[in-house]
Amino acid sequence: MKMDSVAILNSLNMKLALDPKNAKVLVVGLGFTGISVAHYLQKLGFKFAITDSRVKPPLLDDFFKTMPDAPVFTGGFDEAAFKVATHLVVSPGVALTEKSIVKAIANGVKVISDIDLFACSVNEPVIAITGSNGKSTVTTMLGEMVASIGKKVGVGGNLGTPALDLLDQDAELYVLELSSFQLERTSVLNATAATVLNISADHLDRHVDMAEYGQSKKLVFNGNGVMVINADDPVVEAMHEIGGRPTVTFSIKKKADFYLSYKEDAEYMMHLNQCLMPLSDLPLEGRHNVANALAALALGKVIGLDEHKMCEALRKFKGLDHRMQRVAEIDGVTWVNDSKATNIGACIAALQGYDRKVILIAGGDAKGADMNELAPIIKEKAKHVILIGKDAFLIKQSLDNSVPVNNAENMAQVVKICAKIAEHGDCVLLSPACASLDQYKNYQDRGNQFSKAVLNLIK
Ligand code: UMA
Ligand code: ADP
Repeated sequence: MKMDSVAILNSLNMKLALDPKNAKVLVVGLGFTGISVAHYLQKLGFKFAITDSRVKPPLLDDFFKTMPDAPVFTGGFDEAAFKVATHLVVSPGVALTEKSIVKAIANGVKVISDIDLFACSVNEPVIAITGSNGKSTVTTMLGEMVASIGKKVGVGGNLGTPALDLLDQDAELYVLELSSFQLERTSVLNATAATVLNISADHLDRHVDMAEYGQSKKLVFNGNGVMVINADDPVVEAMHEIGGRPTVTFSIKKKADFYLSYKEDAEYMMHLNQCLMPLSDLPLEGRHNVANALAALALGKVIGLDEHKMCEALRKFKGLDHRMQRVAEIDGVTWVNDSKATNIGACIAALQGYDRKVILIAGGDAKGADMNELAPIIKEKAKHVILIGKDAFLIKQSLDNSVPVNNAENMAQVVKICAKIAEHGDCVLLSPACASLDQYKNYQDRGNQFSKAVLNLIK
């Protein structure tokens, strides 16, 4: 049953020592998360202020339209506000190593997240999905599976809608995509089922090293819910040691609870010894998406979804924009937008899906990743590479002149070069292995500019 505000306040007090009588909450960051937190705290009668290091956070004007009297301090983290705070709700875009936050923690101030607040506010089952790649795809797949049986489901988190904004939806079940930044500051989530889909290098500009990055992902398994484990990923498998917990495994390489097997010459997705669906029915490119489908089936099974209904939802799944999305086929050349490949692992998965050499567009902000890890697959699978962005030189260096490389300033130039090089039967793949923010508003903007330039070739 939905929690009323008395029950939520009790839960906040018990789990987070957060009580409107004594707490002074400082919301750090005025983005989508900070705004959702401010609305939540106001509804429950908490005293709070908001601070943002940016002079004019892009959402400030819109925020003031809904909360004109809210105390907001911008243009730096306000020292006075940190001094009086008892709790900080820190947005994922703000590092916990910020001086003001470190100082506040040393003074005994409690750091929490919007996900903590959410966890204290729902009785309904919560499914939590993290990993370096595939989070949005699996979150959306599972959301569609649940919706297909007519259940009201709240789907959000890192995917886009902040978790606290889902509370208005009166859902019977929640599916949350969680990033390492959200998890590292979350302590009271106890998901009904949780998964770490995979671990590969990402966000190493924010995390100290791979071990710390992995540790933050592992926090998704806090509590006593069912652990859904990728048996093909040794780092994820090692998390299994938490022990004594119900576990469901999935694998595209070996036998697991959810796995692949040949029956009469066709490859099937399997659950234990039962055929669920032939792989040919899955309307998505790439083996990585088969792993994603198995993960979604495993999570769905944990919450009691019917296998036939889940497979029906998978058959209808359209895939998400900017992930291995076919833009056009022009004069026998296929153009693919995988702009969401913002790390090495995603680009490797994209290239592994091809059995012929492609023309690869890569580069941007490498976020501290070692591009030498990407070089072998580029050497194997790319006939030509077009490089963009701030860390283009890192990829170029890693390739040792073994693949022809061009540099380009913008997408119009990129597409022009590719159109000149590409021959009938070729595939041009935008899979940058890097974040977009050095040159574009976000990965969507990068993907849209690519698609627009490609479609201009037809005009
Ligand atoms: N910022 C400052 N100063 C501040 C606060 C923020 O400079 O005081 C900057 C951050 O460094 C960042 C930007 O502002 O560049 C936004 O940060 P934020 O924490 O305010 O972001 P929100 O608008 O609250 O959006 C966040 C997630 N953003 C990040 O983690 C950076 C969104 O994920 C998420 O959809 C949203 O909460 C709702 O849960 C986006 C993302 O890029 C899609 N996530 C990363 C990823 O997927 O790789 C982790
Ligand atoms: P996330 O939300 O974790 O960023 P997405 O589903 O948005 O994941 O996909 C991001 C990128 O990762 C895309 O380029 C996509 O093709 C690729 N990808 C998706 N699933 C996987 C996976 N299981 N393993 C590796 N790469 C993947």
